[in-house]
Amino acid sequence: MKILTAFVTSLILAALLIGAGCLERGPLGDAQPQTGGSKGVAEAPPTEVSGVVTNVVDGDTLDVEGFGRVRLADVDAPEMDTPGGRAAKSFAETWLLDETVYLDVDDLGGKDKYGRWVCIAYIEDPETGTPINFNSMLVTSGHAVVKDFKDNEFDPKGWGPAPVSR
Ligand SMILES: [Ca+2]
Ligand SMILES: [Ca+2]
Repeated sequence: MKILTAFVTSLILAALLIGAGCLERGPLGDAQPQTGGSKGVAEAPPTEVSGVVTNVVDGDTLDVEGFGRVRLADVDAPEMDTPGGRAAKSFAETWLLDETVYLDVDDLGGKDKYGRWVCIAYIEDPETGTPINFNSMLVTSGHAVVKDFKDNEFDPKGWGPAPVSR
């Protein structure tokens, strides 16, 4: 009987120790998902370069001072020998020429086959200071269509609506 009591006591002790162990692991287990759950919605865009736009070639191509020629990623504006092409260039000039752009440069391909940096260009909203995705703005305004190249890091599905004009 004495042996059984000792056995039961040790069982209870073991259960208590395991229970305590579980309690101690609890907070750590809760902390782990938080580190991995950084799926922010309105976070600042991961821009790597900024510079002043010195020249707009057409609706989706521009020159940035100190950086080079930029091709806006995953969008396609009409050719310059069409009315739509000239309108797209004019739209881009209105918003970008002599303005600072913040570029998210493609991490996968970098430059396209024409030696242009593939980027998303962000401009700063003059009123709120919040970044606006100009690639998306070009599409929302009707001056370009989405053309999702899979060889870059960008996915237009995540762009959401962009303000067009004020
Ligand atoms: Ca990038
Ligand atoms: Ca893409």
